[in-house]
Amino acid sequence: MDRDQLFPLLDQFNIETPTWAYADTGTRFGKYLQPAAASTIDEKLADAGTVHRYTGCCPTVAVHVQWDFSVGVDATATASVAAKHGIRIGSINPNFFQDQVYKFGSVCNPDESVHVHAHRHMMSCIAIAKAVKSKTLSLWFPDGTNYPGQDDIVERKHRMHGALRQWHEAMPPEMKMLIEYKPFEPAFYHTDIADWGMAYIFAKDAGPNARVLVDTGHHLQGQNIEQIVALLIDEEMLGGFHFNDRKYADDDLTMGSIDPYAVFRIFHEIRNAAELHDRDVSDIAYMIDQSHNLKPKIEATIQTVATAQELYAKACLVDRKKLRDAQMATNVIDAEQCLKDAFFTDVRPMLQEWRKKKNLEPDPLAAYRASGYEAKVSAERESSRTTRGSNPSGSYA
Ligand code: PSV
Ligand code: MN
Repeated sequence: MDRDQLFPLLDQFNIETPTWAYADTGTRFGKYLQPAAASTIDEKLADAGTVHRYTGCCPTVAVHVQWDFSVGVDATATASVAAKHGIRIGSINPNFFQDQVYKFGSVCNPDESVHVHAHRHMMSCIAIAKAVKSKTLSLWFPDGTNYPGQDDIVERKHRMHGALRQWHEAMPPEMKMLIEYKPFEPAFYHTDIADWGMAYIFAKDAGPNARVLVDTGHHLQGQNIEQIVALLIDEEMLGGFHFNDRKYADDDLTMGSIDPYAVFRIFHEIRNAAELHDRDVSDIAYMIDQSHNLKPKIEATIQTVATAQELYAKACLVDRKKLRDAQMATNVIDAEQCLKDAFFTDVRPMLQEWRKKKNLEPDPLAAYRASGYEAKVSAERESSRTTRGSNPSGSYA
């Protein structure tokens, strides 16, 4: 594949960054504060706009409603702030895990008054989505149980079906519902949507606009994630990704930091579906779900985006004709070699060229560092935090 074929693919490869990547979030053991961390939604949007300015491929930002919008907020005004920073609000993430009522789950909770509470929140999320012109609702539930016998697993399934159907019906027709799965945490005995198969069942049942969201961190050790991706695309049920990297089975490390070949293999399946199996992959939402506790947040986000582009570009380079021939000839060595040749190609010079063509700095991280943005916002934010006397940013990681 040459530049003329690769560059249009890169043009279409947009990645959504999350507001929570810019705030001081922590683990259950505590939080390490960074002076440049964003505390308000305006600061988070400014940071997301900065990432887009240097990368050219992050035009939207995911919001977590409870962390980013106060009750009664004018969401249209927030959308204008985003526009001022050159970006738009992308996926809307409701929060079903922080209110005290969710101790035993949200929509799967045996207590119906909790469903009413969750429903009210969901309706305000849909209203916010409409106001900011977002077409994506991204749902993750903390629901599950901690002990055998704690609740009836099938009744909980039925409660989940009920909520998702009702919310799907409440969505405007152009809106998509993404359903995310996670094998454990915060529940440790069973999770109500534990894996892609369960998410698929719920999405199929909810309605035609529901799809599965694959958070790369949310898999048990040894799970073949690219197979899940390939199957979901073939079934036209892949909605999008939350990118991060995992060492164990949870999220939050920087994408590609532990196992870049695994991410490459996911992108390879996506390109395979598009080029060999005639699947429409243009609607897949690529989103980052990371919060950075050690790395400076904007630098970490730029690093993530550049890594995603590199791994995507490598996957685009796979010689699919050669691969297909080797597969048909059951030539295992040559088939595997096709993937390795692409993976070990240094695509950074091509990406630099692509950026120059788009009037971007060839090295986004170096350019961002040279801009002095971090020192400037650190000073401003330290002083406004002192005046406000608090740090209201989200804290769940
Ligand atoms: C849950 O672990 C999750 O992956 C969901 O996507 C949440 O919205 C997000 O993390 C919060 O960081
Ligand atoms: Mn996630």
